[in-house]
Formats: sequence, C-alpha cells, structure tokens
Amino acid sequence: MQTELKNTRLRLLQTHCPELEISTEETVLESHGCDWTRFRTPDAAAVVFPRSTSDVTNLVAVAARHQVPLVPSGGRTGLSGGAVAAAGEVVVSFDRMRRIIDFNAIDRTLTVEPGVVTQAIQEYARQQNLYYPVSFASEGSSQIGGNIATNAGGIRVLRYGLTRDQVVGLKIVDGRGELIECNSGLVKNASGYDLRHLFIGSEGTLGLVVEATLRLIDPPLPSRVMLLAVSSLEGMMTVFRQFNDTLRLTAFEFLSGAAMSYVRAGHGLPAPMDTETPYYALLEFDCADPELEDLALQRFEYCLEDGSVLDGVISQSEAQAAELWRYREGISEAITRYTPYKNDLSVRISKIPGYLHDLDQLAQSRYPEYEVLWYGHFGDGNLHMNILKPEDMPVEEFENACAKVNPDIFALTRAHQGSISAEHGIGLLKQDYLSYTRADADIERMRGIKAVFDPMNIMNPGKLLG
Ligand code: 2HG
Ligand code: ZN
Repeated sequence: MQTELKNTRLRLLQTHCPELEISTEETVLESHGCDWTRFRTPDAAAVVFPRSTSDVTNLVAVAARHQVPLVPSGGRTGLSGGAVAAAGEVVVSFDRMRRIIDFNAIDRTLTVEPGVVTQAIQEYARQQNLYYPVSFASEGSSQIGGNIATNAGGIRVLRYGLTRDQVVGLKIVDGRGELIECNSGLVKNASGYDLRHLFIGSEGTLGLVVEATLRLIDPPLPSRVMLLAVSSLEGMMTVFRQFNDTLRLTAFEFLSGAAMSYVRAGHGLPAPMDTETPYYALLEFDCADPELEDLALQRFEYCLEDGSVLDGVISQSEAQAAELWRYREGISEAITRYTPYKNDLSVRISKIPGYLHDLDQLAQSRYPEYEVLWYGHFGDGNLHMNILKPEDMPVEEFENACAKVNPDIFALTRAHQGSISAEHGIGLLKQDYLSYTRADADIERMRGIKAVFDPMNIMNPGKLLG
C-alpha cells in the first residue's frame, strides 16, 4: 500500500479525532494488523484505541466521511484473516474498552465492553455462582467483541449452543457512525426483524460491537471426561450414539491418531493409554452421582464388545479431566510451527463418517506428499482439516498448492449439504469459495444488507463478501 495514502489516512484521524489514542509504532502495526492466520502480511496505516462508545461513533463518522477503511481488532485469535489489515486500513483495537459494565442477578445478565477477554467473563460468572458456557482453546486471549463478530463456537456447542445463543443485548456502531441498540437484554421480543442476529457473525462488515449483554446460566453439574481409542469412523458414530442416548453430554470431540502424535510431541504429553488407534473420542458428561458413572462404564463395555472401542480412560478428578482435555485442546498450538493450511468444515452429525471418509480419500489422492490431520467437534458436525507444511517449502508455494484442491473439497462439502466454514468465518481466506455454501442470490442479499449499514464500504472491506 502506498505510504502516501496511509499517511493521508493518519493525518485525517489526527485532525478530526484529536482525543483518540493513535499508534504508528512498527511493533504495534505488526501485532495489531494481523490475527493467527499465517498467510497474510500486515500493512496497516495506524492502530487506534477508542476508550468509549462516543470515541467509536466519532471515529466511524469521520472514517465514513473520508472513506477510511477500518478493521476491527479484538484478541486476534481468528484463523481466517478476518482481523488482518493488509491494505493500509486503520485498525480499531478494543484493548482500552475492557470494562464490565453491569451484572444483574435477577435477569442473570452481564453487560460488558467489547474488549473483555472471554476467560474474564467465564471467571466473573463463576464468582456469581453462574456460568458462561462458550469455551474454546483461545479463550485466554480472545475478546467478546470478536466472539460476537464471528459467532464463536468451540467445545460445548452441542450442549449450550454458540455465542449467538448467549447474546441478549447488543450495541453496535454501524458503518455510518450510528449507534444501534438491539434487544436490551429481553428474553421475549416479538417486534420484528431481530437485527442483533444480523450483526452476530457478520465479521465486522456491518458495524463494530461497543457493548454486549450476555445471559448467564446455572453452573454446570460435576462432570467426568473420557478419552476413548476408537477403531473407525463408523465406530465413532456408535460411540456417539451410545453415550449421547444415555448420558447428558457437554462435549464430544474427536482427533485422529496423527493429531494425537503431534499434540503429544508438541506438549511433551505421555501416551494416554497403551493402545494406538486411527481415532480418539474425547467426551464429557454430567456425572453428579455414581450411578451415572456406572452407566458410562456400561456403555464403554458395550462399545468394547462390539469392537468400536479398543481402550479408554476416565477422569477421577478435575485435574485429570484437565489433563485429558490437553490432548484435544492443545493440538492447534502444537502444530502452529508447521504453518498448517486450515479448512474448517461442517456437515450434519449423521453425515460425518461418510463425508470424512470421502474427504480423507480426496486428501490422500490430491495431497499425497503432505500430512493431513483431522480433529474437531464431532458432536456438532465440525471437522478441522489441517495440512502440514513441509519444512523446506516456501509458505506461498504451499498455500497455492493447498488451495488448488479447495474446489474439490468444497464441492464434496456441498454434495454433503455442509458448510465451508463452521466456526472460523470466511474472512480473507475463504471468500473465493463462499458460493459453495451460499447461493449467488443469497450473496447478493448479503451485499444489499451491507449497503444499508455500511454504504461507504468502510467496515472491514474486502472480508467475507470480498
Ligand atoms: C479448535 O477447535 C480450534 O481447536 C482451532 O477451532 C482449529 O486449529 C484448528 O484448525
Ligand atoms: Zn474448533
């Protein structure tokens, strides 16, 4: 991006938003100009740090008047490039908007600014003897504004739903600099289109979250975690049915044998059991009394007898449960050093074995020279496909080689009525493939909606819709 244009954008902000904290320090431009995506180079004009809603409305009004593109930046843990500023944009960081605004014990709601970290919300809820159920590996860094922008999912979706299901009130500054208030924390509100749900998952392309009201729920019951060695994908479905039909699951995750090897090597973890298998299931279930544990052990015996399970371990303490979770939650971090090319796919749960079988065959025939790892949220139909970069291969060459197979992967996904992005969003990396999941007419409708809230196309331009 031309230095002159970036300087013009910077001067505009300095002139029209004199109160705003603005940084052009090289390290800040680099850190805040990208997310965990490894395939794009940041090139931001500046990073701004609003401290209040009025800072944000002023900023966006100026940006709209002068056509300055804005990229929202939360914890920057995204994996599709949604928070990457690679074209001289101004990054809007919410690092200075981290206040908990209100807790209402009767309504059981928590109202927060967008920069509050997910884990801080979980901890606050716990202190009130309540629960915020959205949980995922990057919850120690991700911010709630980003969770809302991407409709973050994670490991307990099968029980508690997505971020969308927790948001009962939302304040947004749209691309015209107008403050829009949605739903005010109401449980029931049958007053027409619920704009809240348009903004959730819109990847910052319609507006910026400046405040969110979240519903908190009863704390979870005591639970147990089991890690099972599963003989095949069909066996995985048997295990899922056996446990889901008899127990109250809070998670049902899976990982391939190769993913197990990498997570163990990356974090120095011991073998969880003697048996090695092509797949492992990690499940968590409510277990408030010993009868439920007996029930789980009966299901385990059944699966051993029918051959779907070959071995397994069950947690006897919270510490052991956390250790077992490391085998699943530690994978993404453990493989970062291999610059993995990621696809985040979903199908209906019942279709997973057939779909994954076809996908794996495709991967083996089209990526014979690469190692492909599978893991994900089996219990909600979400598969993470990670292709590892050979050490000596340049990143760009690797990305191009992986992307060549995408049309076939996504055509297969469409044939199984799935989605090309389950929970990571479209961002910069997947927009060429949006039409594999959304009809062209749908994409046009989305453009129409964007024009209503962001007529100058300054909100995260180039993301999602291209
Ligand atoms: C997970 O489920 C995250 O661990 C990251 O969504 C997925 O690394 C990935 O592809
Ligand atoms: Zn995931």
